[in-house]
Amino acid sequence: MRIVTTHTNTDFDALASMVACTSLYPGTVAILPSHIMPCVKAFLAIHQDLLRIQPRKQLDVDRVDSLIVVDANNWKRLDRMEELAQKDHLKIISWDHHMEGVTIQAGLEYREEVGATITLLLEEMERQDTPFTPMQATLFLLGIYDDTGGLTFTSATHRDARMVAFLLENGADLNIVAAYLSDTIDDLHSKVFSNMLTVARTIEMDGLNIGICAQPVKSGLTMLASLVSKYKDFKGLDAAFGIFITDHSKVMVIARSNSRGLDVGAVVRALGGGGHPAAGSAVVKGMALETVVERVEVLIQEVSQKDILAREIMSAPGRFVVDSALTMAQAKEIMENEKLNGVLVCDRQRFLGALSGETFMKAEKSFRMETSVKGFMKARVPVVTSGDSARKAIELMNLSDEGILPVVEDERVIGVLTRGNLILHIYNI
Ligand SMILES: [Mn+2]
Repeated sequence: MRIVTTHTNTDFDALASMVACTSLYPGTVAILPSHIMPCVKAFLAIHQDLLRIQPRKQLDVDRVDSLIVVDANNWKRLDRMEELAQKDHLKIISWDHHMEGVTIQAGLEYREEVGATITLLLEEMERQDTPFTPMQATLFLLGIYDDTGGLTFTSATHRDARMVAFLLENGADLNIVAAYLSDTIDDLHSKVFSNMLTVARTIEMDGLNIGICAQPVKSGLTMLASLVSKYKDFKGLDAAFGIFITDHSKVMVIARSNSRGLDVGAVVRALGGGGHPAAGSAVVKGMALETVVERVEVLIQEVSQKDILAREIMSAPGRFVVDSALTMAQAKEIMENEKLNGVLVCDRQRFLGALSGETFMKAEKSFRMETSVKGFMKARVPVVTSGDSARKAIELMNLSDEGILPVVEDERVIGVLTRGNLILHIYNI
């Protein structure tokens, strides 16, 4: 008898992977561990009959001669299967995305670092053209979304995203996915959130209040990022770090900051993650929770000390500036030749104002293109000084119609910040 089973406290990825194996390996009996996640239980309450799975307590281990293990790699995580570990000649196949802590030695091993185990199985099903129903597609999608936070965790890969597309093409129902994911996480989330409020500590640095909270969470728990955001707002913090260790001994660092706060993107990038000044995350492997917390604290110090300044990332002003003596028609020609969305008006180098593409349209409509640029320019536009931080510039760019921020010193334009400059900075290119 061949069985497929998975870890206790079964989540959607584990269940989906078991079900996929019953299709890929016909005749295989799926054995469901006794303890399953509440959200999975709610799903099974409706769908169980369609899935051909048996509870662990009905299994006679003596009859098993072939075992498939999905989404787990350790005998201890299975539901009373140690007996099988002693068996000679037991054929074992393993499908999993956990790279560490392997104690189940499989003859055939499909272990790759993707966001969800079901992704690996789906790729195989796609190759073999294995049929599945829309209901199964929905379960498979729950598996990917559950483990990757709807593809937002940094553990998600392009392969998971491809399989999401494949499932949507094949009838997966997002309404059902949303119902089971959102319904079920509320209890767990309020627990995590109240933990955040009690275990967190706040450090003060350069007038900024930065909250750090570290705690273990169930793997596959979605929406942690929005909890970190809520925690930041709730406590009125300038920046907040949620540091979570999952069952898989991965530490997830999720950071949020308001615009005048810390450049949290720089902190998580130093941990191997990614993000921009106001939001970012990283997954750290092989490090204890406390070590990651200490590392984050050191990085916060370092980052807050070396704010990137406007003058370090600005461009030369030349092509963005038109002389105040020009007409609208002349300025428009320059703007078009330079392919800009707006230009700055200067009297020699002295900054007077700015003209956006929209202003030129207005001038054209009212047949006033031969008027001086001074008659149309907007004098009150956002401006940065060379000592302002890139963070402030990113905030001000939201207010700029021209997409250019003049860098002004002693009333003179000494440089400009374009959206391009800021993008290069944010993505650290
Ligand atoms: Mn998984």
